Amino acid sequence: EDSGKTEARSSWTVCVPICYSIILTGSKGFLKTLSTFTGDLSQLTAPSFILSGTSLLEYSAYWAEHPNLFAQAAKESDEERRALAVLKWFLATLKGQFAARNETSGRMFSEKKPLNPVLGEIFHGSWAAHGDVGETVLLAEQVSHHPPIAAYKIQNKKAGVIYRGFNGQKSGFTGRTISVKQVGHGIYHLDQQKEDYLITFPNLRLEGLLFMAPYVELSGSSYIVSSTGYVATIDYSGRGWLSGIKNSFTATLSKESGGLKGATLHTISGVWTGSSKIRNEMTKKETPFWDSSTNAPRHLNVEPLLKQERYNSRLLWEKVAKALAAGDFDLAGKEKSEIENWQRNLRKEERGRNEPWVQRYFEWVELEPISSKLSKFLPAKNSEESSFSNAWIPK
Ligand code: 0T9
Repeated sequence: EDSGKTEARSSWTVCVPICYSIILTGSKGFLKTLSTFTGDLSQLTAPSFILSGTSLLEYSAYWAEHPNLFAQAAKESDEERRALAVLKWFLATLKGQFAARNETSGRMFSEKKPLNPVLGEIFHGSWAAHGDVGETVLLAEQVSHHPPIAAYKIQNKKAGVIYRGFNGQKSGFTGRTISVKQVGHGIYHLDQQKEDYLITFPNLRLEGLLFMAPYVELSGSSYIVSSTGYVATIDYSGRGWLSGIKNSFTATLSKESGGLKGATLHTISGVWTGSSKIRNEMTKKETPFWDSSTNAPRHLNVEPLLKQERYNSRLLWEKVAKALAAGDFDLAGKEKSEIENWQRNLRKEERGRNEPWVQRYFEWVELEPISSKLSKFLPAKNSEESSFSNAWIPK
Protein backbone atom coordinates (compact mmCIF):
# COMPACT_ATOMS: atom_id res chain seq x y z
CA GLU A 1 0.00 0.00 0.00
CA ASP A 2 2.80 2.36 0.97
CA SER A 3 4.82 1.76 -2.17
CA GLY A 4 1.72 2.48 -4.27
CA LYS A 5 1.47 5.88 -2.64
CA THR A 6 5.10 6.69 -3.28
CA GLU A 7 4.73 5.70 -6.92
CA ALA A 8 1.72 7.91 -7.33
CA ARG A 9 3.47 10.82 -5.65
CA SER A 10 6.63 10.44 -7.71
CA SER A 11 4.79 10.38 -11.03
CA TRP A 12 3.07 13.58 -9.97
CA THR A 13 6.31 15.25 -8.97
CA VAL A 14 7.63 14.43 -12.44
CA CYS A 15 4.50 15.28 -14.37
CA VAL A 16 3.48 18.54 -12.74
CA PRO A 17 6.52 20.66 -13.61
CA ILE A 18 6.90 19.15 -17.07
CA CYS A 19 3.23 19.42 -17.97
CA TYR A 20 3.10 22.89 -16.49
CA SER A 21 5.99 24.12 -18.60
CA ILE A 22 4.56 22.51 -21.74
CA ILE A 23 1.27 24.23 -21.11
CA LEU A 24 2.83 27.60 -20.31
CA THR A 25 5.48 27.79 -23.00
CA GLY A 26 3.58 25.86 -25.63
CA SER A 27 0.34 27.72 -25.23
CA LYS A 28 1.79 31.21 -25.05
CA GLY A 29 2.12 31.51 -28.80
CA PHE A 30 -1.13 29.68 -29.30
CA LEU A 31 -3.08 31.91 -26.94
CA LYS A 32 -1.60 34.91 -28.69
CA THR A 33 -2.85 33.63 -32.05
CA LEU A 34 -6.23 32.92 -30.46
CA SER A 35 -6.48 36.52 -29.29
CA THR A 36 -6.00 37.73 -32.86
CA PHE A 37 -8.41 35.12 -34.22
CA THR A 38 -10.54 36.51 -37.04
CA GLY A 39 -13.18 33.80 -37.19
CA ASP A 40 -11.74 31.71 -40.00
CA LEU A 41 -10.89 28.39 -38.35
CA SER A 42 -8.95 27.16 -41.37
CA GLN A 43 -6.50 30.06 -40.96
CA LEU A 44 -5.87 29.45 -37.26
CA THR A 45 -2.34 28.27 -36.54
CA ALA A 46 -2.48 25.49 -33.98
CA PRO A 47 0.41 23.87 -32.08
CA SER A 48 1.84 21.03 -34.14
CA PHE A 49 0.79 18.25 -31.77
CA ILE A 50 -2.89 18.98 -32.35
CA LEU A 51 -2.60 18.82 -36.13
CA SER A 52 -4.42 15.92 -37.70
CA GLY A 53 -3.57 14.23 -40.99
CA THR A 54 -7.25 13.85 -41.87
CA SER A 55 -8.96 16.23 -44.28
CA LEU A 56 -12.07 17.96 -42.96
CA LEU A 57 -13.85 16.70 -46.09
CA GLU A 58 -13.68 13.17 -44.66
CA TYR A 59 -15.92 14.22 -41.77
CA SER A 60 -18.93 13.85 -44.08
CA ALA A 61 -18.60 10.07 -43.59
CA TYR A 62 -19.84 10.37 -40.00
CA TRP A 63 -23.38 10.62 -41.39
CA ALA A 64 -23.47 6.95 -42.35
CA GLU A 65 -21.34 5.06 -39.84
CA HIS A 66 -24.47 3.18 -38.79
CA PRO A 67 -25.60 2.13 -42.30
CA ASN A 68 -28.54 0.14 -40.90
CA LEU A 69 -29.97 3.21 -39.13
CA PHE A 70 -29.25 5.33 -42.20
CA ALA A 71 -31.59 3.08 -44.23
CA GLN A 72 -34.07 2.10 -41.50
CA ALA A 73 -36.74 4.76 -42.14
CA ALA A 74 -37.38 3.32 -45.62
CA LYS A 75 -38.57 0.08 -44.02
CA GLU A 76 -41.02 1.57 -41.52
CA SER A 77 -44.71 1.27 -42.29
CA ASP A 78 -46.04 4.59 -41.00
CA GLU A 79 -45.07 8.26 -40.95
CA GLU A 80 -44.54 8.49 -37.21
CA ARG A 81 -42.26 5.47 -37.11
CA ARG A 82 -40.31 6.86 -40.06
CA ALA A 83 -39.90 10.21 -38.29
CA LEU A 84 -38.58 8.35 -35.23
CA ALA A 85 -36.22 6.28 -37.37
CA VAL A 86 -34.74 9.42 -38.97
CA LEU A 87 -34.35 10.96 -35.52
CA LYS A 88 -32.59 7.84 -34.22
CA TRP A 89 -30.21 7.83 -37.19
CA PHE A 90 -29.42 11.52 -36.61
CA LEU A 91 -28.81 11.09 -32.87
CA ALA A 92 -26.63 8.05 -33.50
CA THR A 93 -24.31 10.08 -35.77
CA LEU A 94 -23.48 12.60 -33.02
CA LYS A 95 -20.91 10.52 -31.19
CA GLY A 96 -18.86 10.01 -34.37
CA GLN A 97 -19.25 13.62 -35.52
CA PHE A 98 -18.33 15.30 -32.28
CA ALA A 99 -16.70 12.97 -29.74
CA ALA A 100 -15.11 9.87 -31.26
CA ARG A 101 -11.94 11.60 -32.52
CA ASN A 102 -11.32 12.58 -28.93
CA GLU A 103 -11.43 9.06 -27.60
CA THR A 104 -9.35 7.31 -30.20
CA SER A 105 -6.85 9.63 -31.83
CA GLY A 106 -3.39 10.40 -30.56
CA ARG A 107 -1.69 10.52 -27.25
CA MET A 108 -3.31 13.77 -26.15
CA PHE A 109 -6.83 12.35 -26.50
CA SER A 110 -7.98 15.61 -27.89
CA GLU A 111 -9.77 17.08 -30.86
CA LYS A 112 -7.21 17.84 -33.56
CA LYS A 113 -7.14 20.44 -36.28
CA PRO A 114 -8.13 18.77 -39.54
CA LEU A 115 -6.45 19.56 -42.87
CA ASN A 116 -8.17 22.37 -44.75
CA PRO A 117 -9.50 20.79 -47.96
CA VAL A 118 -8.47 22.32 -51.30
CA LEU A 119 -11.06 23.52 -53.81
CA GLY A 120 -12.28 20.54 -55.83
CA GLU A 121 -11.03 17.95 -53.36
CA ILE A 122 -13.07 14.75 -53.58
CA PHE A 123 -13.73 12.14 -50.91
CA HIS A 124 -15.36 8.97 -52.10
CA GLY A 125 -16.08 5.76 -50.22
CA SER A 126 -18.65 3.11 -49.38
CA TRP A 127 -19.99 0.77 -46.75
CA ALA A 128 -20.43 -2.73 -48.16
CA ALA A 129 -23.83 -4.40 -48.09
CA HIS A 130 -24.38 -6.11 -44.74
CA GLY A 131 -27.24 -8.49 -43.91
CA ASP A 132 -30.31 -7.08 -45.62
CA VAL A 133 -28.86 -3.55 -45.70
CA GLY A 134 -27.63 -2.67 -49.18
CA GLU A 135 -24.44 -0.83 -50.06
CA THR A 136 -24.13 2.79 -48.91
CA VAL A 137 -22.06 5.18 -51.04
CA LEU A 138 -20.59 8.57 -50.11
CA LEU A 139 -19.46 11.26 -52.53
CA ALA A 140 -18.14 14.50 -51.05
CA GLU A 141 -16.63 17.52 -52.77
CA GLN A 142 -15.01 20.67 -51.43
CA VAL A 143 -17.11 23.21 -53.31
CA SER A 144 -15.54 26.32 -51.79
CA HIS A 145 -12.16 27.09 -50.25
CA HIS A 146 -12.75 30.66 -49.08
CA PRO A 147 -14.81 30.17 -46.96
CA PRO A 148 -14.40 26.38 -46.66
CA ILE A 149 -17.60 24.56 -47.66
CA ALA A 150 -18.06 20.83 -48.21
CA ALA A 151 -20.99 19.26 -50.08
CA TYR A 152 -21.91 15.60 -49.92
CA LYS A 153 -24.35 12.96 -51.08
CA ILE A 154 -24.86 9.61 -49.36
CA GLN A 155 -27.00 7.00 -51.01
CA ASN A 156 -28.37 3.55 -50.29
CA LYS A 157 -29.91 2.60 -53.65
CA LYS A 158 -31.46 -0.64 -52.47
CA ALA A 159 -33.34 1.12 -49.66
CA GLY A 160 -34.14 4.17 -51.78
CA VAL A 161 -32.50 6.65 -49.40
CA ILE A 162 -30.48 9.72 -50.38
CA TYR A 163 -29.02 12.20 -47.92
CA ARG A 164 -27.41 15.33 -49.29
CA GLY A 165 -26.05 18.32 -47.47
CA PHE A 166 -23.45 21.02 -47.34
CA ASN A 167 -21.50 22.38 -44.43
CA GLY A 168 -19.41 25.40 -43.55
CA GLN A 169 -18.54 27.07 -40.26
CA LYS A 170 -18.68 30.55 -38.81
CA SER A 171 -16.84 31.08 -35.60
CA GLY A 172 -15.82 33.55 -32.98
CA PHE A 173 -13.48 33.58 -30.00
CA THR A 174 -15.17 34.40 -26.71
CA GLY A 175 -12.16 34.64 -24.41
CA ARG A 176 -11.93 31.04 -23.29
CA THR A 177 -13.74 29.07 -25.97
CA ILE A 178 -14.22 29.16 -29.73
CA SER A 179 -17.89 29.10 -30.62
CA VAL A 180 -18.72 27.56 -33.97
CA LYS A 181 -21.95 28.01 -35.86
CA GLN A 182 -22.51 25.43 -38.56
CA VAL A 183 -23.70 26.90 -41.83
CA GLY A 184 -25.71 24.73 -44.22
CA HIS A 185 -28.27 21.98 -43.89
CA GLY A 186 -29.08 18.45 -45.01
CA ILE A 187 -32.02 16.87 -46.81
CA TYR A 188 -32.79 13.21 -46.09
CA HIS A 189 -34.98 11.80 -48.85
CA LEU A 190 -37.06 8.61 -49.08
CA ASP A 191 -37.71 7.53 -52.68
CA GLN A 192 -40.67 5.21 -52.19
CA GLN A 193 -42.56 7.36 -49.72
CA LYS A 194 -41.54 10.59 -51.50
CA GLU A 195 -40.73 12.17 -48.14
CA ASP A 196 -38.09 14.77 -47.28
CA TYR A 197 -36.56 15.67 -43.95
CA LEU A 198 -34.75 18.97 -43.45
CA ILE A 199 -31.87 18.51 -41.02
CA THR A 200 -30.32 21.50 -39.29
CA PHE A 201 -26.95 21.34 -37.53
CA PRO A 202 -26.19 22.17 -33.88
CA ASN A 203 -23.86 24.93 -32.77
CA LEU A 204 -20.72 23.84 -31.01
CA ARG A 205 -18.03 25.20 -28.78
CA LEU A 206 -14.41 24.21 -28.55
CA GLU A 207 -13.52 23.88 -24.90
CA GLY A 208 -10.22 22.95 -23.27
CA LEU A 209 -8.20 25.37 -25.40
CA LEU A 210 -6.17 26.75 -22.49
CA PHE A 211 -4.91 23.26 -21.77
CA MET A 212 -4.38 22.66 -25.47
CA ALA A 213 -6.64 19.64 -25.25
CA PRO A 214 -9.65 20.90 -27.22
CA TYR A 215 -12.93 19.03 -27.23
CA VAL A 216 -16.37 19.76 -28.66
CA GLU A 217 -19.49 20.64 -26.70
CA LEU A 218 -22.83 21.02 -28.43
CA SER A 219 -25.19 23.82 -27.53
CA GLY A 220 -28.56 25.27 -28.45
CA SER A 221 -31.00 23.27 -30.54
CA SER A 222 -31.21 21.56 -33.89
CA TYR A 223 -34.26 20.37 -35.85
CA ILE A 224 -35.53 17.72 -38.19
CA VAL A 225 -38.56 18.89 -40.16
CA SER A 226 -40.41 16.34 -42.27
CA SER A 227 -42.65 16.91 -45.28
CA THR A 228 -45.17 14.71 -43.43
CA GLY A 229 -45.48 17.38 -40.72
CA TYR A 230 -43.42 15.72 -38.01
CA VAL A 231 -40.94 18.02 -36.30
CA ALA A 232 -38.14 16.87 -34.03
CA THR A 233 -36.46 19.39 -31.76
CA ILE A 234 -33.17 18.40 -30.17
CA ASP A 235 -31.93 20.50 -27.23
CA TYR A 236 -28.32 20.11 -26.23
CA SER A 237 -26.82 20.71 -22.85
CA GLY A 238 -23.54 19.90 -21.24
CA ARG A 239 -21.48 19.97 -18.11
CA GLY A 240 -22.00 23.67 -17.58
CA TRP A 241 -25.79 23.49 -17.83
CA LEU A 242 -28.65 22.58 -15.55
CA SER A 243 -28.36 18.82 -15.83
CA GLY A 244 -24.61 19.06 -15.31
CA ILE A 245 -24.09 15.93 -17.37
CA LYS A 246 -21.68 16.07 -20.27
CA ASN A 247 -23.17 15.57 -23.77
CA SER A 248 -26.77 15.34 -22.65
CA PHE A 249 -29.77 16.10 -24.84
CA THR A 250 -33.56 16.07 -24.87
CA ALA A 251 -35.39 15.52 -28.12
CA THR A 252 -39.12 15.83 -28.70
CA LEU A 253 -41.23 14.71 -31.62
CA SER A 254 -44.49 16.45 -32.41
CA LYS A 255 -46.76 16.84 -35.43
CA GLU A 256 -47.45 20.12 -37.11
CA SER A 257 -51.09 20.88 -37.89
CA GLY A 258 -52.34 24.00 -39.62
CA GLY A 259 -49.04 25.75 -39.03
CA LEU A 260 -49.14 25.08 -35.30
CA LYS A 261 -46.83 22.86 -33.36
CA GLY A 262 -48.81 19.90 -32.04
CA ALA A 263 -48.53 18.14 -28.70
CA THR A 264 -45.35 16.27 -27.90
CA LEU A 265 -45.76 12.63 -28.93
CA HIS A 266 -42.40 11.26 -27.80
CA THR A 267 -39.57 12.51 -25.63
CA ILE A 268 -36.10 11.05 -25.97
CA SER A 269 -33.50 11.91 -23.41
CA GLY A 270 -30.06 10.80 -22.46
CA VAL A 271 -26.45 11.28 -23.41
CA TRP A 272 -25.40 11.21 -27.07
CA THR A 273 -22.05 9.63 -26.23
CA GLY A 274 -23.89 6.99 -24.18
CA SER A 275 -27.45 5.76 -23.96
CA SER A 276 -30.90 7.30 -24.26
CA LYS A 277 -34.49 6.29 -23.57
CA ILE A 278 -37.78 7.15 -25.24
CA ARG A 279 -41.03 8.03 -23.48
CA ASN A 280 -44.30 7.72 -25.32
CA GLU A 281 -46.18 10.80 -24.06
CA MET A 282 -49.58 9.17 -24.65
CA THR A 283 -48.96 5.92 -22.78
CA LYS A 284 -46.14 7.30 -20.55
CA LYS A 285 -44.27 4.10 -21.26
CA GLU A 286 -40.48 4.33 -21.26
CA THR A 287 -38.21 2.07 -23.31
CA PRO A 288 -34.50 2.08 -24.25
CA PHE A 289 -33.80 4.07 -27.45
CA TRP A 290 -30.16 3.90 -28.47
CA ASP A 291 -26.89 2.96 -26.81
CA SER A 292 -23.84 4.30 -28.59
CA SER A 293 -21.46 2.51 -26.25
CA THR A 294 -22.66 -0.93 -27.41
CA ASN A 295 -23.18 -0.07 -31.10
CA ALA A 296 -19.78 0.38 -32.69
CA PRO A 297 -19.62 2.55 -35.81
CA ARG A 298 -18.66 1.01 -39.15
CA HIS A 299 -16.02 2.97 -41.04
CA LEU A 300 -16.29 3.33 -44.79
CA ASN A 301 -14.02 1.68 -47.33
CA VAL A 302 -11.92 3.91 -49.54
CA GLU A 303 -10.22 2.86 -52.79
CA PRO A 304 -6.52 1.99 -52.45
CA LEU A 305 -4.23 5.00 -53.01
CA LEU A 306 -2.91 3.46 -56.24
CA LYS A 307 -6.37 3.74 -57.75
CA GLN A 308 -7.07 7.26 -56.50
CA GLU A 309 -6.94 10.46 -58.51
CA ARG A 310 -4.92 13.52 -57.58
CA TYR A 311 -7.91 15.32 -56.05
CA ASN A 312 -8.95 12.43 -53.78
CA SER A 313 -8.41 13.42 -50.14
CA ARG A 314 -6.23 10.50 -49.04
CA LEU A 315 -3.87 10.70 -52.03
CA LEU A 316 -3.78 14.49 -52.07
CA TRP A 317 -2.73 14.71 -48.41
CA GLU A 318 -0.75 11.45 -48.27
CA LYS A 319 2.67 13.05 -47.78
CA VAL A 320 1.43 15.53 -45.17
CA ALA A 321 -0.38 12.80 -43.25
CA LYS A 322 2.71 10.56 -43.32
CA ALA A 323 4.97 13.33 -42.05
CA LEU A 324 2.54 14.21 -39.25
CA ALA A 325 2.21 10.57 -38.24
CA ALA A 326 6.01 10.36 -38.08
CA GLY A 327 6.14 13.52 -35.97
CA ASP A 328 8.14 15.35 -38.65
CA PHE A 329 6.39 18.70 -38.45
CA ASP A 330 8.95 20.50 -40.64
CA LEU A 331 8.36 18.09 -43.48
CA ALA A 332 4.58 18.21 -42.92
CA GLY A 333 4.74 22.01 -43.18
CA LYS A 334 6.77 21.84 -46.39
CA GLU A 335 4.44 19.33 -48.00
CA LYS A 336 1.46 21.40 -46.98
CA SER A 337 2.97 24.58 -48.46
CA GLU A 338 3.57 22.76 -51.71
CA ILE A 339 -0.12 21.92 -52.00
CA GLU A 340 -1.12 25.44 -51.02
CA ASN A 341 1.22 26.99 -53.62
CA TRP A 342 -0.02 24.64 -56.32
CA GLN A 343 -3.56 25.80 -55.48
CA ARG A 344 -2.63 29.49 -55.37
CA ASN A 345 -1.07 29.22 -58.84
CA LEU A 346 -4.13 27.44 -60.21
CA ARG A 347 -6.38 30.23 -58.93
CA LYS A 348 -4.06 32.83 -60.45
CA GLU A 349 -4.14 31.08 -63.82
CA GLU A 350 -7.93 30.87 -63.66
CA ARG A 351 -8.12 34.60 -63.00
CA GLY A 352 -5.76 35.22 -65.93
CA ARG A 353 -7.93 33.18 -68.28
CA ASN A 354 -11.06 34.61 -66.68
CA GLU A 355 -12.35 31.07 -66.22
CA PRO A 356 -13.43 30.41 -62.66
CA TRP A 357 -13.29 26.91 -61.21
CA VAL A 358 -16.33 24.73 -61.96
CA GLN A 359 -17.50 22.27 -59.30
CA ARG A 360 -17.62 18.69 -60.51
CA TYR A 361 -20.55 16.99 -58.75
CA PHE A 362 -22.49 19.78 -57.05
CA GLU A 363 -24.08 23.07 -58.03
CA TRP A 364 -25.22 26.11 -56.11
CA VAL A 365 -28.93 26.88 -56.31
CA GLU A 366 -30.38 30.19 -55.10
CA LEU A 367 -33.84 28.91 -54.40
CA GLU A 368 -33.97 25.30 -53.35
CA PRO A 369 -37.69 24.37 -53.16
CA ILE A 370 -37.53 21.58 -50.54
CA SER A 371 -35.53 23.37 -47.86
CA SER A 372 -37.25 26.70 -48.57
CA LYS A 373 -40.60 25.05 -47.90
CA LEU A 374 -39.63 22.90 -44.90
CA SER A 375 -37.69 25.67 -43.18
CA LYS A 376 -41.00 27.57 -42.71
CA PHE A 377 -41.80 25.11 -39.93
CA LEU A 378 -38.66 25.98 -37.98
CA PRO A 379 -38.90 28.26 -34.94
CA ALA A 380 -38.82 31.89 -36.18
CA LYS A 381 -35.22 32.75 -35.43
CA ASN A 382 -33.98 29.74 -37.37
CA SER A 383 -36.19 29.96 -40.45
CA GLU A 384 -34.96 33.48 -41.25
CA GLU A 385 -31.52 32.09 -42.02
CA SER A 386 -30.82 32.52 -45.70
CA SER A 387 -28.90 29.25 -45.70
CA PHE A 388 -32.19 27.36 -45.92
CA SER A 389 -33.41 28.88 -49.18
CA ASN A 390 -30.24 28.10 -51.11
CA ALA A 391 -28.04 25.05 -51.21
CA TRP A 392 -25.27 23.07 -52.83
CA ILE A 393 -27.08 20.14 -54.45
CA PRO A 394 -25.88 17.16 -56.53
CA LYS A 395 -25.73 17.99 -60.27
C1 0T9 B 1 -18.90 18.97 -40.05
C2 0T9 B 1 -17.96 18.63 -37.33
C3 0T9 B 1 -17.54 19.86 -38.06
C4 0T9 B 1 -17.61 19.60 -39.58
C5 0T9 B 1 -16.08 20.23 -37.68
C6 0T9 B 1 -14.80 23.11 -35.80
C7 0T9 B 1 -14.00 21.97 -36.43
C8 0T9 B 1 -14.22 21.96 -37.93
C9 0T9 B 1 -15.66 21.57 -38.29
C10 0T9 B 1 -18.51 21.00 -37.70
C11 0T9 B 1 -19.14 17.66 -39.30
O1 0T9 B 1 -20.35 17.11 -39.75
C12 0T9 B 1 -19.16 17.89 -37.82
C13 0T9 B 1 -17.31 18.17 -36.24
C14 0T9 B 1 -16.18 18.83 -35.62
C15 0T9 B 1 -15.86 20.22 -36.16
C16 0T9 B 1 -14.41 20.58 -35.89
C17 0T9 B 1 -13.90 20.61 -34.46
C18 0T9 B 1 -12.67 21.48 -34.60
O2 0T9 B 1 -11.93 21.74 -33.70
C19 0T9 B 1 -12.53 22.01 -35.98
C20 0T9 B 1 -11.75 23.33 -36.12
C21 0T9 B 1 -11.49 23.71 -37.56
C22 0T9 B 1 -10.39 23.22 -35.49
O3 0T9 B 1 -9.76 22.25 -35.66
C23 0T9 B 1 -9.88 24.36 -34.70
C24 0T9 B 1 -8.56 24.05 -34.09
C25 0T9 B 1 -8.65 23.51 -32.66
C26 0T9 B 1 -8.73 22.02 -32.57
C27 0T9 B 1 -7.46 23.93 -31.87
C28 0T9 B 1 -7.04 25.31 -32.09
